[in-house]
Amino acid sequence: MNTQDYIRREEKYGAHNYHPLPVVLERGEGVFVWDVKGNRYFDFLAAYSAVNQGHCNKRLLEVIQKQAGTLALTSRAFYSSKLGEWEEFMHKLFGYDKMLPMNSGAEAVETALKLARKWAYKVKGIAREKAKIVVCNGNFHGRTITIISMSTDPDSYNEYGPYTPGFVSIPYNDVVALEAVLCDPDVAAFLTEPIQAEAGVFVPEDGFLKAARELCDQYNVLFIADEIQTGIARTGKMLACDHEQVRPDILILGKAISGGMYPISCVLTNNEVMLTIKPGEHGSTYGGNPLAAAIAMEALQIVLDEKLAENATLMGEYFRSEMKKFDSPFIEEVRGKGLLNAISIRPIKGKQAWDVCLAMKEQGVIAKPTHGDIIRFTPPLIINEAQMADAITRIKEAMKTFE
Ligand code: IF1
Repeated sequence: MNTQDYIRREEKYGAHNYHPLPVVLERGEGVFVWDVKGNRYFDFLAAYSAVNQGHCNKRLLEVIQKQAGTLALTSRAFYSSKLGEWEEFMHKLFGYDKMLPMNSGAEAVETALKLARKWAYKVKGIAREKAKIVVCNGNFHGRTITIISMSTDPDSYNEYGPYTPGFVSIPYNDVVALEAVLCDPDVAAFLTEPIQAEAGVFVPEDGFLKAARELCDQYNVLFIADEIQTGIARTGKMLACDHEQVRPDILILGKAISGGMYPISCVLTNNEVMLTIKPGEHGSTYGGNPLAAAIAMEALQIVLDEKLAENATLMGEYFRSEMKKFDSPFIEEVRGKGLLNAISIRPIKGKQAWDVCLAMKEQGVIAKPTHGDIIRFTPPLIINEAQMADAITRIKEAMKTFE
């Protein structure tokens, strides 16, 4: 089978809810992936930041093999010897009283929303059915009906109604707009991404998170951070909120807490919030299974042992400074933090971000355009300086091919 055969088969038998770059991947190792023809690529998407620890990480593989051969799934009808170990690990690493494990990011976001509403009724004293949750325009928190009810992106919400009520959306990075809604006593929580990734890697002004945190304190509103993408060292700190020493009341993690090996997500919060949900009121068949517990602990330990946050800072600064120096008519702006970066592309001679990505693929670097003319650059955090230098040369070559 050639590349086109693989693509045609997916198109024939698979749903058409994606428009992938025409490359068929077969194998991965570290920062690299190989296609079915044996071509090697720098993976500058890293599965939307899930593969921070690098493809097929050896330490993760060992842990998976061992745990999968010992006990993989018990359900939560019984205790397991691994779940408590993982919960304690998360308590020590992130400092929250308790953890609630789920699988996908969207499920963890749903869990956080349910916790916020329970807290609103049981603790804050908001009248039943009245709780509001404040979100930001341009947000991306997942694909469930409730989550797309908070979305301002027509591609995400169009023709999926009726929608879940109870959300108020304000401009991102706007403290004045935030205060104007938080003073409503029916507001239970403010949910935000510390950096809006899907919207195009929008880094808020320094101080936004801190100001939002203070406003939430002032109005007795829960501050919920969706760090599914920004967390686990991606932006140069274990959490993006750490840049401003902000501690969310509810922290949502996903993606890289499994190193890309398995869908694992979780919600961390203190007793006052977590214990509002009682047995039988929320759960998941796979959430917190022994295999997930073993993988998550190892994936996080790798981030600490290999100092991936520090590396993300260094490699991110290197990437941005090289791309800012590069004089290409395509480059409108280079922005980001750590290794969560984007270049906004100025369309030239009908060539757009998609065409630049195709050209980059020819040069051996794969990345994906997001909304309009933005290309996101999020390689695995294990990338070293020589690899980054090589990749940057290739990205520049790709942009030059249109001149
Ligand atoms: C897709 C983007 C990334 C997320 C945040 C929750 C979720 C995500 C901050 C849901 C998921 C993904 C899903 C992916 C595209 C993607 C994405 F381009 F849309 F923005 F990563 F940049 N919160 N993000 O970023 O997590 O349920 O998917 O596990 O293909 O839709 P999930």
